[in-house]
Amino acid sequence: MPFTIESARNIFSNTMSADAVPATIARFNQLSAEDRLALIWFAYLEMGKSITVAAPGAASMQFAEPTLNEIKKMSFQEQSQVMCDLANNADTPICRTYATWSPNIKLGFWFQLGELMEKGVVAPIPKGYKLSANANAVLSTIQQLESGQQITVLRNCVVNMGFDSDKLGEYDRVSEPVAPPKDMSQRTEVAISGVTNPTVLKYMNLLNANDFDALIELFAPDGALQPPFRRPIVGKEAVLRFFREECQNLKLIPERGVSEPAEEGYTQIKVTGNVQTPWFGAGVGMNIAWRFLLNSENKIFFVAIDLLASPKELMNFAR
Ligand code: ECH
Ligand code: GLY
Ligand code: GLY
Ligand code: GLY
Repeated sequence: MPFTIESARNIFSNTMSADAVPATIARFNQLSAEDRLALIWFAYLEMGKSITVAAPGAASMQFAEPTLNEIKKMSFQEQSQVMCDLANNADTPICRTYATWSPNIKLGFWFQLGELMEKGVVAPIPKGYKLSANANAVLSTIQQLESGQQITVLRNCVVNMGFDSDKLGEYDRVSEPVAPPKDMSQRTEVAISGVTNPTVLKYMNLLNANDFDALIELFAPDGALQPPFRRPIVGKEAVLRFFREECQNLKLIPERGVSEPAEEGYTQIKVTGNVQTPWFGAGVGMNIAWRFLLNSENKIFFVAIDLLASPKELMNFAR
């Protein structure tokens, strides 16, 4: 085999991903729990002036509801404690429940808490809360990021709260039900300037159609997918689970790409374009690169999805 997953990660190594995202998260993680919660509150309010987040669907909220009801019954002080516990990755029953949830359920939970905080039903961030100097600096960094990078930072902060799921032992993962794939009559087809490879085109079209069972058949058995700022997810079973848990209703709008032969009959293809999440729809376009490595049977051995550093990167096809 000419490539390993590790070596595949380096194809099109000139691709500049948004390093500001992990750098900002690292600084955020140094702050106190109170500062982190208040900072997210201020960042979220500020973002709300220019972009609109869609309310989570009932199907995803049902899982967080018992926990939200429990929190509603608490005193303000107890509620603030729950939020700090979540931010501190504490070992409490609520933090353990939170750890079993998929990213969308975690986001829906906080979306709901945010509404309740705004209404004064759940303990708000105290009116005159003063961020520390460091927290203020992180907030202003976030404010200067492009919106796709801002929502990636926020999503990451929410995903990393709660008890560490690696320490849970055996547990049942909780995620939204998987809706059936789009009806054939509702499907659309992408066109990618410079790329005609059928596997890549099918990848985009099947993901847009939420047709995960067909999509996974484009992968080699030992194939891998690397989401932005994450380690590769390896093997068809794990990749399919990721699609079902985290990839419903995305909109992929690839624009252009290059395709070229690699060693031993492999093909490397880089595509750039835009991606929308159901949370923000067309309100936030993320600038994305897909770096595919296909084997000699045109199956996906590796694909990396990168959040790009700037719109300029959409035109960068250097190796
Ligand atoms: C309040 C204060 C207290 C603390 C907290 C609060 C609430 C915060 C809330 C935040 C909500 C944030 C949201 C963020 C959503 C971000 C979504 C993103 C999605 C990116 C998806 C991408 C997909 C790429 C992919 C492609 C593929 O080809 C393969 C699959 C995949 C304020 C109360 C916490 C409510 C809603 C960034 C890039 C293209 C890899 C998925
Ligand atoms: N509101 C978007 C979602 O639930 O994914
Ligand atoms: N933003 C990273 C992901 O959706 O996996
Ligand atoms: N990664 C899917 C979403 O958050 O929309």
